[in-house]
Amino acid sequence: SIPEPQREAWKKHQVQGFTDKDGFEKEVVRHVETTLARSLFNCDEGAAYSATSLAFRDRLITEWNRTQQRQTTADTKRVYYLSLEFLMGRALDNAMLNVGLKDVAKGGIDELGFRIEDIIEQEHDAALGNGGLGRLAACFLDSLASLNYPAWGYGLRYRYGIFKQEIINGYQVEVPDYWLDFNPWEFPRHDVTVDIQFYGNVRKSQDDNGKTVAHWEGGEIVTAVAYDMPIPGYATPSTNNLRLWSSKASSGEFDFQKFNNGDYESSVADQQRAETISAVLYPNDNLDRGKELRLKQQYFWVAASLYDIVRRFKKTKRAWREFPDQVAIQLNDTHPTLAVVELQRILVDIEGLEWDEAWTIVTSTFGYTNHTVLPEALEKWPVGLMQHLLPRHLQIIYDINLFFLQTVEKKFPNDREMLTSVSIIEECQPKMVRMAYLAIVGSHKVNGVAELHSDLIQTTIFKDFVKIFGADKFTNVTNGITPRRWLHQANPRLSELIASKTGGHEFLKDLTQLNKLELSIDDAAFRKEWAEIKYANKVRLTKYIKKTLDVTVNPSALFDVQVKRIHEYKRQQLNIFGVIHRYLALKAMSPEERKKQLPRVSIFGGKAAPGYWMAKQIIHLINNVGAVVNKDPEIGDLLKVIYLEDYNVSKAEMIVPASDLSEHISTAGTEASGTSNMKFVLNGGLIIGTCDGANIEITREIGQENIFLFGTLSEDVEDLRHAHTYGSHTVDAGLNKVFEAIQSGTFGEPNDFGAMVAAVRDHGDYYLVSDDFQSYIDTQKMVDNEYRNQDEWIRKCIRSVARMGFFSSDRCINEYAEGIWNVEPLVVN
Ligand code: Z2T
Repeated sequence: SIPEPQREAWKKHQVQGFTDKDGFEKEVVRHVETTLARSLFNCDEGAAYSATSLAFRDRLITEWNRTQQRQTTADTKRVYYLSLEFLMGRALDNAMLNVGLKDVAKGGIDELGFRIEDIIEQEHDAALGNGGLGRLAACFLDSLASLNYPAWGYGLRYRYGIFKQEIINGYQVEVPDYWLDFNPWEFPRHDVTVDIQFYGNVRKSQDDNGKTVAHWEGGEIVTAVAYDMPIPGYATPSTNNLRLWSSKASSGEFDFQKFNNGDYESSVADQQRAETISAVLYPNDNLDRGKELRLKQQYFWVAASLYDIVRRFKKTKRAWREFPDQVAIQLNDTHPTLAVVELQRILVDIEGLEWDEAWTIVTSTFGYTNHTVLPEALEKWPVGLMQHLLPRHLQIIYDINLFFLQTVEKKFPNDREMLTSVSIIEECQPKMVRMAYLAIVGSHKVNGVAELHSDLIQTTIFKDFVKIFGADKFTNVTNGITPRRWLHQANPRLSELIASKTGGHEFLKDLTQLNKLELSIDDAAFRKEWAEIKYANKVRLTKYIKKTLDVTVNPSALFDVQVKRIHEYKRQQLNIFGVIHRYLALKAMSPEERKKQLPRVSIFGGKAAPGYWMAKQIIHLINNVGAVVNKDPEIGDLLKVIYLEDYNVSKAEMIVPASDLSEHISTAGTEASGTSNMKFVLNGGLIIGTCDGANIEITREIGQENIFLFGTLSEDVEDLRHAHTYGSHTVDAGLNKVFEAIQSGTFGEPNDFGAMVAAVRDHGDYYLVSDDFQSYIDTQKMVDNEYRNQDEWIRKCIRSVARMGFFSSDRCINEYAEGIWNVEPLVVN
C-alpha cells in the first residue's frame, strides 16, 4: 500500500467518473482510439458498443473498489451465494439504468452518430445457465446489490454457455456458444489463483498428542483463476462482485521432463485437459446425468470459492468459532454440496479443530435451497467415483453419515427402516452418495422456492428429516424477480406510465407501491395508454417474427405465449395438442362461423436438453403444426403458430412485454415455483395455468378472477397416476381427434410423433395430459370470450400488476437475510 506522504498525489488523480454527456462522449472516443486502437472515425456499432461498455465498466469498477473497501472496514457478516449457474443476460442496459445514466449515454451516443437501441443489441448474452435456477441467481445478485447487502456470488467461468439453438427443418440443432471473444464486463485477476487437488491417496499419522491426522497426498493439481464481474445496485453506489473461476494447468505441474524430452504436444494436451474443467455448462434443466467431469467442476469451483472465503476470514484474525458470525453460505441446489465436506476438511485436517467444534461451525454456516422434487433431478454420485476423485472427502462423508445415523438411532431406537431411508449413503448397487441428504444434514436451514413446493418437500422427499430435525429447520422462501430488469429495462414505456401514476420510480425499490395503480383504474386515458403500450410491444414482436421467420402475424390477435425450457412436466405437448384441437375446430366451421372467431397467435420458445429425445419431438411437432397452419388460406389470421429460435434472457425481455396470455401449465406438484409467470403478470399479461408452484401465490395476491386456472390438483395426482397404470385409462374424444390428425399425417410423418402420442395414450400418461385436456380447452374458450371485452381485460391486467409487489426478488432476499443468513445491509451515506 502507498505510504501517507504520497497519497496526496493519488487522491488528486482519483478517477471521478463521467456525469454528463460531454464526459461520457470523451470516454467513448478515448476508448475507441486507445483501448480498441482504432483511428478516429473508424467506428462501427460493434466498436461503439465496446467503447460504451468500457466507459461504464470504468465507472462500475471504481464503485466496486469503494464497496469492497467499505465492507472490509465495516467488517460485518457477508453472504456468499454459490451457484453453478448465473444466467445474467446482457450487462450494458442494466448498468446504464442502475447507475442512472442511460439518458446521458443515449444523448451522447446520438451525437456520436448511433442509436442506443442498436448499441445495446450488439451485446452477446452471458448465458451461463439453463433456465429458472440460473436466472434466479442473477435476480438475487441484482437485489443483493440494490439493497446494499455485503454479498458475493461464486460460480464457474464457462467458456461455452448454454448452446445456441437453431431450428432447421423443424428440428433443434445445437451450436456451441463461444461468448468470451470480447467481454468488457469481466476483470481477469491473474494474481488471484487457487491450486485445486484431485485424485491421490489419504495417509494417516499421529500428531504429538496422539491424535490421528489425515493427509491427502498425490494426485493432480489444477489451478483456478478468478474473473470478477461487477454487479451494480439500482440507485445506490453499492457494486458487488460475482467471482467466476476458470481452470488452467497448474504452473507447478508443467512437466519439464516431457518438455525436455521434446514431448511438447503432450504438455499442451495436459494444458487442455485442465482447461476442460471450466469449458462447458451442462445443458440439463431438472436432470442429473452423473458425469465425472461434472463432479470435477463442482469440486473445483467449491474448493476455490471456500479457499477464497476462508482466506478473507483469516485476515480478520478472529477465532474460528466466529466464522458463522462473519460468513453465510447459500447452496443453490445440491450442486455445491461438497462445500459442506470441504469446509469440514479445512477445519479438521488443515486447521486442526476437533470434529464436533468444526461441525458446529459448518452447519451454522450453510443454508440449502431445493429447487425440484423430480426424482430424476436429485443428484447422486457413485461412491466409487467419489473415492477415486476425492478420497479424503469420501471418508469425511462416511464420518458425517456415521455421526448423523447415531443421532437418528438415539431418537428412533431400533427403527432400521428409518436408518436406511435417511442414510447419506444409499445401499444399492453401486452405492451412491445422496447429495440432497448431505446438504440437509450439513445446513441449518433448508428452503423450498414456493409455498406448495416447500410443503411438498416436507411431506414427501424429506419427510423423515422433518421428523429428525424438527419442522423449524425447514422453511419457504417464495421466489421473486428483479423489477429493474423485468419491468424498467424490458418495458420502459410501461415503467414510465406506472411512475407517472405512483409518484416516480420509487416502486422499483419498493414494488408494493404498485398498489397505488388501483386508484387510477377508472381513468380512461390511463387505460388507453396502457393498451397502447401493450400494442406497441406486440408490434415490435410482430416485426421480429416477420424478420426472423418471414411469417406475418396480426398484432391485434391474442398473443398466447409459452416460453421456457422444453420438458414433459411443463407440458408444451398439452399446449400444442390444444392448438391442433383449435385448428381442427376452425377447419370444421363454415366460413360465416369462422369470421366470428377470435384471432390468436400461439408463440412457443425454449431449448430442449440435447439428449432429451421426447422434448425434441415436442419441438418438432410444434414446428410442423406451424408449417401447416400458417400457410392454410382458410385459416389466415385466425391462427398462427410460431416457434421462436434460441430463447434466452435478452429475447425474453422482448417477448414477455408482448404477451396477452402466457401458459404455466405444468402437472400439479412438478414445477417448484416458476418465475416467468411473475414476469408476464408484471408486464400486464394474464396467465392460464395450473394450481402449481408460484401460480398459487400469484392467484392469492392478484385474485382468482384475474387468472385462468384449470386442471388437476396436486393432491389428486398420485391417485390418477395409479389409476392410469392399474385401472383402465381412456383418452377423451377431443384429444383422440387430435391424435387421429397426427397419425393420419396432417403434420408430417406420423412415426415422428408416435412416442409422444403413445406416452399419453398407451404408457400411463405420467404427466396427466389426458386428464387435464378438456378443462384446458374449456378454459381457453373462456379466455377467448373474455378477451373480446378489451376494457374489462385491460382492467384485469392493471389490477394484477398493482398486486404483484410481493414477487420482487428484493422481498425474497430480505427474507433470506433475516430468516436464514442473519445479515444486514451496509448502509451507504
Ligand atoms: C432449474 O432451472 C430449476 C430447478 C432445478 O432443480 C434445476 C434447474 Cl436447472 C434441480 C427451476 C425450477 O424448475 C423452477 O420451478 C424454479 O422456479 C427455478 O428453478 C428457480 O427456483
